[in-house]
Amino acid sequence: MSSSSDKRRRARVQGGWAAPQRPKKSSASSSAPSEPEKSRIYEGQAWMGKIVDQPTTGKKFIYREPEEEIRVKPPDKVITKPGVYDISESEIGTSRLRFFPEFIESKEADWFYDQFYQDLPWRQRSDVKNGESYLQPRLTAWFGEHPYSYSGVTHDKNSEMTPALRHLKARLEEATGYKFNSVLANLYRDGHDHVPWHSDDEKSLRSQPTIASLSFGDTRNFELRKKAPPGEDANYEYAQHVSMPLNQGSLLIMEGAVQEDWQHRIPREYHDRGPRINLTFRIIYPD
Ligand SMILES: O=C(O)CCC(=O)C(=O)O
Repeated sequence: MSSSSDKRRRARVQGGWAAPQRPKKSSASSSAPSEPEKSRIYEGQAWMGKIVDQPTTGKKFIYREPEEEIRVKPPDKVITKPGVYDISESEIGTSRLRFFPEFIESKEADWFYDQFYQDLPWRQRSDVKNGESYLQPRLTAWFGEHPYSYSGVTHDKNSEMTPALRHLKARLEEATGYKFNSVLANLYRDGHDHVPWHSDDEKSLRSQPTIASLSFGDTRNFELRKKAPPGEDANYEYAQHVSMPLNQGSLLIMEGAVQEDWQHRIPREYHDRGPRINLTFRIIYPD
């Protein structure tokens, strides 16, 4: 993992120095200014209803409305229906999500949930950030032909998938045509457990990885936000957001540029939530 007011107005006061305009000759002589006043009007400028001297150049400052650069936050998208969603296009390609809310039927999904809850070697690991170690706000387990490292955590090689994991891997491979060699399992014990914004963009996943994510247990909201284009500051205030409730038995496939162009997270919830297990099947290459 590596680690919104909708408008911003960047207004600059604009204007320019313009050549003076002579007072019109036709003005009534009774209201004509006296000689010294004439020259002051001619030389000066009207500013907030007052005459302000501009003695040297004979030019006056013409005020123009500030030019406004308006940056609009694209509307948030919520995906709830099955389908293929191309959420962005960039120089590096399409960011594609495929969503199958009922990939595993509910009773069967309950069964898988129980198996994984009991059988997987759950542990609370620590992320290391800026030399400091933080307990991850969730439990994890790793199965893979190679070790997997991210955010200072290393999961050792563990090639012995449980029968239930092997069964699901085979089903996913048949449905997607990909050959996965590993799975990262996350257990969110309640609504406080979460995974912060990140991208699955480790070298060991190579570029544009396909990641198949299966969910069991309580529904949690999966959120994505678009990264700023290269060269722009990493300000997410105007970033596009996509969210999808990942329910029991759902399959989400992330493909193409999703990891390069977007970040994702499971946010902490402020309502009660039951436990949830998420399995992300991946293809890992040796470092
Ligand atoms: O729990 C989820 O749905 C997402 C898990 C995740 O972001 C990850 O394993 O990288």
